[in-house]
Amino acid sequence: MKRLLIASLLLCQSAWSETFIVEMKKTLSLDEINYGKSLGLKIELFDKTQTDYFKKTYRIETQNKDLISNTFSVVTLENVYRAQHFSLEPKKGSVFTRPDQLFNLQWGLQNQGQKTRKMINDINEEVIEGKPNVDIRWADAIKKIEIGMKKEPLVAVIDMGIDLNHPEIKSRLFKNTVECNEKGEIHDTDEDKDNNGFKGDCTGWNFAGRTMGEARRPIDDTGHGTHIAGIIAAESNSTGITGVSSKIKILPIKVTGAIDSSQDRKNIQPLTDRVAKGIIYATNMGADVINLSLGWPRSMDTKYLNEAIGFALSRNVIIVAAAGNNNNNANILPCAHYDVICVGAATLDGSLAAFSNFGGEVDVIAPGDEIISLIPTNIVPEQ
Ligand SMILES: [Ca+2]
Ligand SMILES: [Ca+2]
Repeated sequence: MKRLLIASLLLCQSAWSETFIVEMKKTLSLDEINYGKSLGLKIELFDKTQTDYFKKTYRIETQNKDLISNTFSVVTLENVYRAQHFSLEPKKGSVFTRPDQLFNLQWGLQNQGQKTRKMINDINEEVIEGKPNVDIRWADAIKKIEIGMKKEPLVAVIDMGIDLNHPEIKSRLFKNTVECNEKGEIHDTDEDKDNNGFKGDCTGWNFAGRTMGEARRPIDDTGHGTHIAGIIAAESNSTGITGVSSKIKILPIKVTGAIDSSQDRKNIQPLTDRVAKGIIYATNMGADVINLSLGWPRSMDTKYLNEAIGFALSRNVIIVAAAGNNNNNANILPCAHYDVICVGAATLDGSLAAFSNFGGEVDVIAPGDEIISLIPTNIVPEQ
């Protein structure tokens, strides 16, 4: 049984990072960019999105930070940050006592007084009994909500990738059909048919990819993103679980994963850079909702992350973020952002989950402990 894993990203400034995000007073001319390059600066526009901020903001790599402000008229110059991630794992021996259909285990949708048993040490177990109606009142509401839908909502899962072939989620994935092959599948191509800067972005993007082949395949290598996607949109059929709605389409955007626990992370862009790009990409692809089950401490906040969030909000994208798993009232971003819906975790008896953050920044407490969901088909579940 999996607890709803909410990855907390411990961000730390990289010892090897020499990348900066630089907001200029105005958009640079080609001559100015070439002059910068002649001085040894590796410089490129951060993103082609034409907001007032992003059209004059550049990513610059250099060994000499001072060279940037000595060469250009700079408004803000910010670091990027690398990351280590950790996530809470379910306790071994944690089981539900109802062995019947899996929907009966989905207390977050319909709490029927399910029980969980957790071994709290080698001898003792803790039994938590659910309270009927401690749920999201899904059974009463979902049909009315679905009837009122004018379109299939697009939810961007900015996370650790998704099992793109999982039978419960495969049909619910968003397809940017112009970038897919004739079978509607991801293929390797040098063409960017929709001219959005991403070649062959058929089903989302992997900003943590080391190669173009990896970049256009936002595949889950930890289980976290598939778990999240299943809760939102797993198929309503005779097998497995049901998502909140199988009318939702999922846009997989991978910004982290196993690579951030490996030495290979040196070979990809720093994490805050990837998260910002993921938010902008989701917005430009028309996401209605962005789900961010990740966060960073306020001390690591940057203007470019705030601008990316601001860009999404300006397009009326709803951003939902995890309050974090630190069991305190720490200010975790983007959760603490005023316009982001910040969600803490409740357990099935209605109490705050032991790991959940709390405090004034938390807007909503939702089912978030002992949540059953999908596991990538190539990952063997824990016992
Ligand atoms: Ca494209
Ligand atoms: Ca199902």
